[in-house]
Amino acid sequence: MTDKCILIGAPVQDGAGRLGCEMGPSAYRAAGLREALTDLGFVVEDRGNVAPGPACDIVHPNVAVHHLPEFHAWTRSLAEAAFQASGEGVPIFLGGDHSLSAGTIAGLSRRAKAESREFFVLWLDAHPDFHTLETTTSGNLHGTPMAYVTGQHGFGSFMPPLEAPVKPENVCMIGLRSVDPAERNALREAGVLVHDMRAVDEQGIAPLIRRFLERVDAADGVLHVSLDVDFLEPAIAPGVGTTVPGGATFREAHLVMEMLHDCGAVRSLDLVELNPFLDERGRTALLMVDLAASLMGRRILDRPTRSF
Ligand code: B3U
Ligand code: MN
Ligand code: MN
Repeated sequence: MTDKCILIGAPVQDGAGRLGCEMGPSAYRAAGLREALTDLGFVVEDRGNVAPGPACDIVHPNVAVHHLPEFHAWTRSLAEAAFQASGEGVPIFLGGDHSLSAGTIAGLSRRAKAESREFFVLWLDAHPDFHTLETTTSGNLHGTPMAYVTGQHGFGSFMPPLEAPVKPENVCMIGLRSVDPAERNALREAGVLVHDMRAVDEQGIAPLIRRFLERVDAADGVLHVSLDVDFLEPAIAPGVGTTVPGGATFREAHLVMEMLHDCGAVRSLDLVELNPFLDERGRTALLMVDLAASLMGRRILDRPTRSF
C-alpha cells in the first residue's frame, strides 16, 4: 500500500428505499476517520464530496425501477473520481448507499486494466446486489451494482458503458443471508464465488477469506473491498436501512479486516449503507471507522506481515 489515503464522500441515497444515507460522509468525518488514518501514519487527503454527473433522461420498461437517471449520473462521476484517485493513493469512498459501487468499481477496474493488473472484488454484505434492471422488484438500485460491473444482461443502453467489466470469478461475496431467487440463479450462472452465513458458521470466516486471498496473491492481483454496514450483525451496527439478523460479529469483522491488511493487495475501500438517521449515538459510524482502521493496519500486537 502507498502511504496516502484519499477520502472521497459519495452522498448517494437515491438507490436505497429510504432517505438518510446522504448524511453518511459527514458521519464518517465526525467519527474521526481522518484522525484514525493519520494515527496509523498515513498522509490523508479529504477530497470532500463528489457531485453527480450531468442528468440525462432515461426510462426503463420495468416500472419498479426508480432514480435511474440519478444512478447513471452518480456512476459516471464516481467512476472518474475512482479512476483518478486510485492512481495516487488508496481511495476510501464514504457512502452513500451501495449503488455508488457501480461507479467506484467501474473506475477501479479500469485503473487495474490500465496497469495490466488482475482485478478482484471482496463483497461483504448481507445481499449480493446482483439484480439486473429487469429482475429487480423493489426497483431500489442499490440492489444492482454487482450485476452492472460484471456486465450482466440489460444495462447496455441504460448505463455508462464499462471499459473493464469485472470477471465474475474474481468476485467473492461473504455474509449473504438475503438473496432473491433471480439473484441466486444469476450468481450461479455467472460463476461468482459466494459464501452465505451458513458457510461462515460451518467453516469459520478465516478459511473462506484465506482461500480467496491466496487466489488474489497467486494472480498478483489488486483487490477492492466493498463493505456494506448490513454485513454486520444489526445488534452492533443498527445504523442501516436494511437490517438482516445473523450478521458478522465484531470479532469476525475485525479478523477479516486484519487478514485483508496482511495480504497486502487491498488498493481501495467502499464504506456503504450507513444511515446516520437510524444510528444510535454514532456507534455504527464509529465501528465502521474502527474496521477501516483495522484494514489499514491498526493492530493489537505486532505480527509478522503476510500472515494471512
Ligand atoms: N434484494 C433486495 C433487498 C436489498 C438489496 N440490497 C439491499 N436490500 N440493501 C432488493 O431490493 O433488491
Ligand atoms: Mn449492499
Ligand atoms: Mn446489504
